[in-house]
Amino acid sequence: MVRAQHRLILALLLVSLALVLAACGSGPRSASGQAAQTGNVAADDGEVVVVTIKNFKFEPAHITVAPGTRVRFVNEDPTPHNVVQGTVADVGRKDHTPLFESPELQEGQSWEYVFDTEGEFAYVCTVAGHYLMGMVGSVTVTADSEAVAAAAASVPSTEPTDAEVEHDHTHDAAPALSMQALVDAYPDLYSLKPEGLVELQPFRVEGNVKEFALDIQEVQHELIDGVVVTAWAFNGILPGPTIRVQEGDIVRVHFTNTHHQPHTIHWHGIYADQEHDGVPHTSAAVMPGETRVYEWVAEAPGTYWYHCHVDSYRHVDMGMYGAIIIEPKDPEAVTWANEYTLILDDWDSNVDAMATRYEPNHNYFLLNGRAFPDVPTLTLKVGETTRIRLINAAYSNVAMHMHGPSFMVVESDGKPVPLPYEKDTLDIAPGERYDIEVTPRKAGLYPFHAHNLRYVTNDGMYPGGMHLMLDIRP
Ligand SMILES: [Cu+2]
Repeated sequence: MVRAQHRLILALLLVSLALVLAACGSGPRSASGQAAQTGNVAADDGEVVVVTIKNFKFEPAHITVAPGTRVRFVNEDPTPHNVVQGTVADVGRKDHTPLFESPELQEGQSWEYVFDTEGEFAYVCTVAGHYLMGMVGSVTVTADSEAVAAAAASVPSTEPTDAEVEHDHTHDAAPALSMQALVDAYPDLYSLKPEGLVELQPFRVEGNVKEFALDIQEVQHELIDGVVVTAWAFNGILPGPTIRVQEGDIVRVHFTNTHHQPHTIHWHGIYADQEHDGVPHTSAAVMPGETRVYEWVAEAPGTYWYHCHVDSYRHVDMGMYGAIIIEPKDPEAVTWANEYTLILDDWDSNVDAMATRYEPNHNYFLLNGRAFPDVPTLTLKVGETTRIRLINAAYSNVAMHMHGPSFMVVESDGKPVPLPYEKDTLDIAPGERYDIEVTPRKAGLYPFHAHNLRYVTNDGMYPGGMHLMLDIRP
C-alpha cells in the first residue's frame, strides 16, 4: 500500500517534470529523466507506445509515431540493456553525443522518452557489443496521421505493461571449480592432464559419433596465487576442457548457453558446414538459455581449438576457448612417447567485461590459464620424444624459446609441415598452432618461455607469465 502511494507520488512528479520539459521547447526529451528506470509514469499524458526488449531484440524494432508520443522501452531479458540514440556507425565514433541515452536497464525495468520533433531516430543497445547481435531499432516521428495509423496496426497497445518490479539481477560470478574438483565430481566425464588441462569425455558414443556437452559459466579464476579475475569459462574452467577425438569421428557438441550473454562456438581450423561454423552472422548466436548442437567431422589429425565468435575481441579475451585434438586413426602414426598441450593467452586483470568499449591492457600472460610460477613443470625423458602442441589464443605473436634441447617443428595448423625443421625459438601468431617434438640428450631443468620478455612478467613483476620448466630426467 505504501509502495503504491510512493508510485503515485513519483508518477505525479514525473508527469509535472514532463510538462515542464514540454514547456521548454521542441525536440525529443526524456519524460522520466535519466535516473528514473521504472515505468510508473501515468499513461494518460499523451500516447504511450511500448517497445519490448526481449531475446536481444527490440520489439517492434521500428515504430512510426506522431510527435509528442512517449515511447516506453521495457527490458524483459535477464541481461541488462540500454537504449542509446545513433546508428551502429554513430555509436562507434568516440565523438558521438547521443540525443538520448537510457541508463542500464535491468530485467523488468523500463525507461521512457518523448519524441517531439519529426524525423528518424535510430537507436542501439551499447551494452557489451549487443548491437552486434541485432539490438538496433528506430523511431519515425511524423505528423502524417495516415502513416501513423497504418503503422499503429502492428504496434502494441498503449496499456503499460506490468514491468515495474525492481529486479535485482546481479551477475555475481561463481567461484571457479578447481580442475581437480571437477574431475573428482565427474570422474567419468573429465580427466586431469599433467600440463594443467582437463580433457572432456563424450557423454555418448555410438559408432564413430561422439557427443560432448559444454556450457558457459561466469567464474572467479585465479591467474596466480591471490590474483583472481572474472572469466567466462566453458564448463566453469579456464581453459575450457580439451575435446580429444579420432580422425573420422563425427563430433556433436551440445552447447547450452548458461550465461547472460549470447555466445557461439567456432571450431578453429575445422572445415565445418557453414551452419556449424559458430559465427553469429552466418549461422546463429546461442542466446541465454538456449541449447545448440554443433556437428562436424574430425577430418584430419592435428591440433585445433574452439572459441566463441560473438564479439570475439571481448569473449575470447574473457576465456572462452579450449583445445581440440584429433588423433590419427592409425595408431602407428603416433611416433611420440608422450605429449602435452599448451594454450597461450594474455589477460587484463582490471578489464571491465561489460564495458561498452572493450579496451583490454594485458598485464598477465598465461600458459593453460595460469601464470608462472603457478604453472606445471613438464616432465621429459632423455632419448624419448615428447610432442608439445602449442595453441596461441592470445592477441599478439608469442615467440616461445626453449633452453637446452632444441625442437623439431612437425606440424602447423593441424597439417604436417612439408619438411620438419629444427628451432629453439618459434614465433606463433594469434590463432596459430604448432606441434613441436623434443628428444632431449641431457638431463636437467630447462626453462621454456616466451621471449617477448614483457610476457614473462606478472603485472610488471619478473619472473612470471608464459614461463615453465622442463624437467628432463635420465
Ligand atoms: Cu561469447
